[in-house]
Amino acid sequence: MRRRPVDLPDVPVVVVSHRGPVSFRREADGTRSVRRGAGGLVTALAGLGRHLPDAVWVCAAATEEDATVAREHGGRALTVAFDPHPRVVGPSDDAEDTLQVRLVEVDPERHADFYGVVANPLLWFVQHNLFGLATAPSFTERDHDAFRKGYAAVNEQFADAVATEVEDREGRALVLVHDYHFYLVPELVRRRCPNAVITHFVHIPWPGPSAWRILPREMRGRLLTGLLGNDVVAFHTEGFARNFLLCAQEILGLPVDLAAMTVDAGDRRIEVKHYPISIDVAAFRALAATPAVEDHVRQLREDLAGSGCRLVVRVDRTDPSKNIVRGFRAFGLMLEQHPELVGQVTFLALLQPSRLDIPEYTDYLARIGAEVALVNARHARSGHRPIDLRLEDNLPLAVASYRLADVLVVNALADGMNLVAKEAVVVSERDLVLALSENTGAHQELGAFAVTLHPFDVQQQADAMYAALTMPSARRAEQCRAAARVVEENDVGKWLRAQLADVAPLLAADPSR
Ligand code: GDG
Repeated sequence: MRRRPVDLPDVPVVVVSHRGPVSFRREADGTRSVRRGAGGLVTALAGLGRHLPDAVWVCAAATEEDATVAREHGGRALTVAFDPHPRVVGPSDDAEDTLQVRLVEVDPERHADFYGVVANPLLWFVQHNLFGLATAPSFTERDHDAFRKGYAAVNEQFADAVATEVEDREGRALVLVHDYHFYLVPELVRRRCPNAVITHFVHIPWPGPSAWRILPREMRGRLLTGLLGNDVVAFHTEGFARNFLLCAQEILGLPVDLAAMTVDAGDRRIEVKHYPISIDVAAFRALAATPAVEDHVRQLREDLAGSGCRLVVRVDRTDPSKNIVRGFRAFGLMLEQHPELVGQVTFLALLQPSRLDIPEYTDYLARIGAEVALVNARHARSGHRPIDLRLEDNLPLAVASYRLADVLVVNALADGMNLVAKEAVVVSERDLVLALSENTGAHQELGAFAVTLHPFDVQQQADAMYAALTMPSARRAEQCRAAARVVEENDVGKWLRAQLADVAPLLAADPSR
């Protein structure tokens, strides 16, 4: 019998997220391969499936081979074993550590509207405050259409898949919905499965009502109403949770209790909570000690030894919310104002190209390249480039750079949490100084042990980078250790257990729900 992570009543669990725990591929030799899904959310939730018998994970078929596998299983869930590596197993296999996975195949045109018109360029932009409102957004019939025929239709398709899984479990289940792709799912599932307990975790910031008023009335109303189908709506920080209640109050006119953190919708009371997500510290340290990471550490040490350089690092997707261009501008300004540092410090920027099917993201990538060229042209010295920009998906290299960084720059405009900051402090070998934006969820936990960055003030960021690079070593050691302790004490297990402990009474309270 598998161990349950908390004393959770014996209720099946249905997890819903856009990205899934596994992905299939057709290799050049014609064989089918399966790998673990990437990303923080998948890693955080993988443990859940391992500990809960009967858990099923509903996710999008992300590759062509995923879609083929989904069809082969008639659209129903398949069983995947994870240990020692992911593989599909049948009923006669005696595998432990298994999870049901239901891959939902979405029509490509519908998915393009859902993902490439609504979820990323619209909801992500509203929630990270990325619009320059004088010119954007500017809604046309195309956007309204994409909302109805893309976002809403995909949400309906997922709600149908989830409800079918819940009905297969006699209508009683704990449904854990994740992120901004599925705000309409909870209400749709509740209509069909009134006895389910439904929770939603939003991984990105939740701004106040004025930001949501950028969206047309119909869209913002439907998104909020969809979320109110949950029993619990959860965020990384208390501020985001409060903003959600203010939206329910001001946009929908519902009664909210800001002390109890609840909102009433009809005869139901919805709890609004916050749980800061984190990392699996032991697993991350084990990753940092693998040969692949060691190889990169060796290579980076050699590169740096040549120039005797101090190392500033950033690791991000090329997302406008990460504020990469202003970060480089601030670094250039610091070099201008402290010329003695020129040739003495390298800014290693490991950036993973992201969402390049969206014009705003390709434009942003071009701006990143232009800013790097400018700083490097101005401050290059015989063979030394101040900014070493690497556009690649290379997690072992990222982890190696955490180990060797003197300063880690996280200057995001807005970030739900930011796991990079948490990962770097637990594997640092050089007592890195965390230069951390005040607009990240992580700043709530780690700000006391960081140099705070104001994301829009380039001069302040330049001064802060200088302060970080010149901080006395005793203080660096003290701060880095304190930050690591905070992450050790608040790891991803705590994030998960706190949520399950909070829903346990809901599941136990009314067995006929
Ligand atoms: C969203 C929210 C919230 C780094 N380089 C590579 C790579 N990484 C990993 C890091 C880290 C993850 O990617 C990035 O996580 P973040 O939290 O920093 O940022 P988002 O991707 O924007 O995540 C964020 C998070 O969800 C969880 O709720 O914290 O606020 O925006 O784990 O180590 N991964 C791969 N290749 C790399 O080169 N595959």
